[in-house]
Amino acid sequence: MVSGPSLDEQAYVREGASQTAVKILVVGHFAVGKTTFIGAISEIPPLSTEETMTRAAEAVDDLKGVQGKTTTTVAMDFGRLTISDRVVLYLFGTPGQQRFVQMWEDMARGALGALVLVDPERLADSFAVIDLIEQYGLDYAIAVNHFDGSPLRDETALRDALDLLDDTPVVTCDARDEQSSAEALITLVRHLQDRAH
Ligand SMILES: Nc1nc2c(ncn2[C@@H]2O[C@H](COP(=O)(O)OP(=O)(O)O)[C@@H](O)[C@H]2O)c(=O)[nH]1
Ligand SMILES: [Mg+2]
Repeated sequence: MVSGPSLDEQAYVREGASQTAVKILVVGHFAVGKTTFIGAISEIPPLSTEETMTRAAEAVDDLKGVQGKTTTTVAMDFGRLTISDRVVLYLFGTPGQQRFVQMWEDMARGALGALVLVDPERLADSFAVIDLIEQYGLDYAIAVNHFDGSPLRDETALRDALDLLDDTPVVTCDARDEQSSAEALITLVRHLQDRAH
């Protein structure tokens, strides 16, 4: 009988393989650092689909406040990270723009959880993404991408602003840094393991 994926099962790998493949979403609003994050940690060359924004896309991309931005993520990023002898993470960077909601149907399927990248200077931009995550019933952890020079925000204030549950992990990371990004993912995986038991 086929059941949903869990950390104890062989998901997405052929029978007999000794590793458990775990699908994880890396989500966040426009320009929060998803492509950077997956590029920093993926052990395979990350696949990324960025393309120059065309006039056609201008009509559907909300350009308010980001007039200078000339590229936009049209689909997703993909990368892989082995975190132990047994567990391999398959990372799917998923944009938070409203026009990608349909894609979330596919992306969320089989995903064990999500790492939500948050820019501490643009917290309100993360509301829609967190709403989507909750709508799809995915467990998640928050990774605050610490952009240079942004003041470190008090965790309690951030939890309040994002209306997080007490047991939702919050970590700080630098999306450009392999070690700190890997630690953020490991925090998420531990949280998913706790929820599974
Ligand atoms: N200074 C700084 N820049 C960052 C950081 N993370 C991402 N960026 C930059 O922010 C921009 C948007 O990042 P990107 O990964 O493309 O965001 P995405 O739209 O979520 O995929 C890029 O120019 C990155 O180089 C960070 O931690 N610090
Ligand atoms: Mg991107």
